[in-house]
Amino acid sequence: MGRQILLEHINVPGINTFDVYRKHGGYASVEKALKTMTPDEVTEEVKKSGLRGRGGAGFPAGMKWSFLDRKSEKPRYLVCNADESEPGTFKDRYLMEKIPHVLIEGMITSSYALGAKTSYIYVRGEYMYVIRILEQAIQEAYAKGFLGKNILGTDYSLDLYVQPGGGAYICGEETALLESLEGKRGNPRLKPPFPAVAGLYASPTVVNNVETIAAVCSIVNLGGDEYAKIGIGKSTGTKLISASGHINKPGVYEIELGLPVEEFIYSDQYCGGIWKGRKMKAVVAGGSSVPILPTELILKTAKGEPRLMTYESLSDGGFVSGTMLGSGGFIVMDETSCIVRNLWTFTRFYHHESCGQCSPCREGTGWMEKVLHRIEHGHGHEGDIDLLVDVAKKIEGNTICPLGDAAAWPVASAIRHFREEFEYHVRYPEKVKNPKHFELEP
Ligand code: L3W
Ligand code: SF4
Repeated sequence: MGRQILLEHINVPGINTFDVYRKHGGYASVEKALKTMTPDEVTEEVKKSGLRGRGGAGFPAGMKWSFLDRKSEKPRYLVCNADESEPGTFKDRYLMEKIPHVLIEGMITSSYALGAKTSYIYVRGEYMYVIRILEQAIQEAYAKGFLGKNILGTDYSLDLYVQPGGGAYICGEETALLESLEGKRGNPRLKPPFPAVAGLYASPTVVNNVETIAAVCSIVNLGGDEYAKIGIGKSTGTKLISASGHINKPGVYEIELGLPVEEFIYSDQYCGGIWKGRKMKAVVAGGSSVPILPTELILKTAKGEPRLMTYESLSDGGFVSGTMLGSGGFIVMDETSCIVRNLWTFTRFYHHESCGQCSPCREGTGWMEKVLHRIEHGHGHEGDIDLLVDVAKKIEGNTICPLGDAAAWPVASAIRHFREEFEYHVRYPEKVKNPKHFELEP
């Protein structure tokens, strides 16, 4: 197993409790930051670490923090995006459930750096049991003097709240999340202004993913320069990967960024290869919102270089022959998988979750779902495949938030790489009408 930072103590009995967590070095970053560093110094370490947002976009965390409007007289907020709803992504749930204090610790250290006196963790509503775990951990932190007034006897005070999410995927989009936190319907806002300038209650706000905030603890403990030595190039540190689909060992793995994709899929340390001795057909590497790649392109770039688990390597080749690391939701499909059926499932999800504010997304996701449904069920028309490509193109880049792109990219990439499978569905409707056709010979 490669370097473990976030999950280092995952198997220690009782690591979910304050005392055991503390015995294993927990809350050291709070002590170090509050007692020996200024808020700007903490921000500087995060910048030096090269940490990038772990929720999907990979935006440099230190840069986002430095955009926070510190001149504003309004209060500043840190909001943790724990509304994990991306299909194929379940790493934040795992971390919060098993080691809740690493998130609480990261929230305190990060809030101190940002000058926030009130912070929130917005948790996916369906994760009710995780909400209870977090609330228990927060109570412990208050009781031990790590939250509340004058933390550890310093003049820094912080209140931390958990907010159950609204039950919609779109509430994971940062501005929809803020609307929901304010008690309104979770509709994304137009950007700019970015939350760093006008976020929660129109005040300067940083919204970071669970894993991003948890990583701040080790950045402060190790120092930004040391952290930056982990990983490769601009992909520094470790990343939690949710691995699912047709693999022998599904689960959550912490990898050092830079690990070859092939090693991740086939090594016994990680996914353990494809189940039932079958061959791999395709991979969705970053949660369902990123382009799908066939085996030859997920293992090697179009230039023939081994594909690595990094932001850069996975996106090498752009959307013609590359994809994105995204949230690290790694969905592996074996040779019997029906790409059309999988795509229809994804598209049904995006149509259902579209908030409906912009026409290209509201109408386009609906049309893509309808057309994919008929192709998959043996009622496809001549011209349907080009129609799908056309609708996807009209959505991409023409919507308020990234959900539109997230719905369009899988469709465009699946047709680019697996067009013959769509044509087969249209040409041989009787064969695909068998609901089990996706388990038959490819
Ligand atoms: C201030 C500027 N701030 C950018 C901030 C911005 C945001 C961050 C990244 O979407 C993606 C999406 C999903 N001044 C700024 C600035 N910022 N310019 O930087 O922004 P952006 O727009 O690139 O991305 P986003 O809106 O955060 C996230 C993809 O992730 N995704 C989604 C996964 C969903 C989950 C989940 O359920 N937990 O992970 C997976 O691939 O499609 O493309 O904070 O404010 N000039
Ligand atoms: Fe809503 Fe879709 Fe527009 Fe996003 S892209 S604001 S989800 S309609």
